[in-house]
Amino acid sequence: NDPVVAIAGVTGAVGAEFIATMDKRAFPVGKLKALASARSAGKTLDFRGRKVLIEELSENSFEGVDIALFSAGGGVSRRFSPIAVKAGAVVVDNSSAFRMDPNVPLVIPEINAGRIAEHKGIIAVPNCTAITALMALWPIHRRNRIKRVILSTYQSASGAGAAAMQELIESTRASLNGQAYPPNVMPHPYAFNLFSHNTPIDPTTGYNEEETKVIQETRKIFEDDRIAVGVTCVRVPVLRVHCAAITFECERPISEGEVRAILTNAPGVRLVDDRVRNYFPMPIDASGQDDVLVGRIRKDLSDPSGHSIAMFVSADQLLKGAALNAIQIAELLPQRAMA
Ligand code: 11C
Repeated sequence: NDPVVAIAGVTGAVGAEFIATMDKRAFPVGKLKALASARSAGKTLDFRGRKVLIEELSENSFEGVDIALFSAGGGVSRRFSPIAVKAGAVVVDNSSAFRMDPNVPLVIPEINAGRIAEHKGIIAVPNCTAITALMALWPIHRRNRIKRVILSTYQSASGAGAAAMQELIESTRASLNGQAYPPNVMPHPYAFNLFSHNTPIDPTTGYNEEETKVIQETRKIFEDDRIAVGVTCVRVPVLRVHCAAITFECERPISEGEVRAILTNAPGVRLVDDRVRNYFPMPIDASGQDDVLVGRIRKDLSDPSGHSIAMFVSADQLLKGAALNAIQIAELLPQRAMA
């Protein structure tokens, strides 16, 4: 009676991590439906010792499916999620298509797992930058409300998909060989460079879509419309881990010792905060790891009132920022409990 699981976008960077994460966590799967675009249809992938045929995602893909994991972009989610729900599946959607829909729970299980039960067929996985920052901020916020947070991100290629990861590798190789490499996936040269996040900018606010998502999703997940969020998102030439420098101001005074104590016991968070060795969260350590790494915890000296702390976080964008968070949600679905 294990659930039939469909993955839409199985050949993408997150799709591969859905499968790896299900294996790592021994997620029960009665049958896997591997769905992708026409380009990949007919190929196979290995799943638990068997070859699974990759099928083209279509309106008929979801008959008999219990859980549908989507990570194929907002357009695909918008088109096919309602079809999957109609066929009886629960959709866990990694895209931004439904996140701000009031009928769709936006879930980081360590923060608001209770919202899963309210779903009407679709549960949204938050933006990976939001997950990375909020995992470290929530344990503090629930004890001493955060009034204001300012974050600057260092986002990896994986957030823009497998093709962007490939572009980073190939353009770095070309650059080292003294060859030209015209950007193809990214809007600017990627090797030995960084640039403002590659999403469209709202002409009125000047904020790009990634930044706007972080602001809106923070308020929805924290259920706090008053939290002030200032954010600057930047793409850096790292393969698969997002980082953020975060400064936050609490309602009551807070010390770095308190923050350290709170985060030491926070689920899904690991302190990496060694001043003696100048050792703090780094992509090379967060890569392939489930935990969000947090360090550089220190008083924000620009706020002499003692209400503000600065810190630095790193998390694997493909895992906690996407596939792991989705599988954690799927683990909490009643279908699985009944299986
Ligand atoms: C990036 N965070 O790094 C984005 C990718 O809202 O699901 C995920 C976009 C989203 O570019």
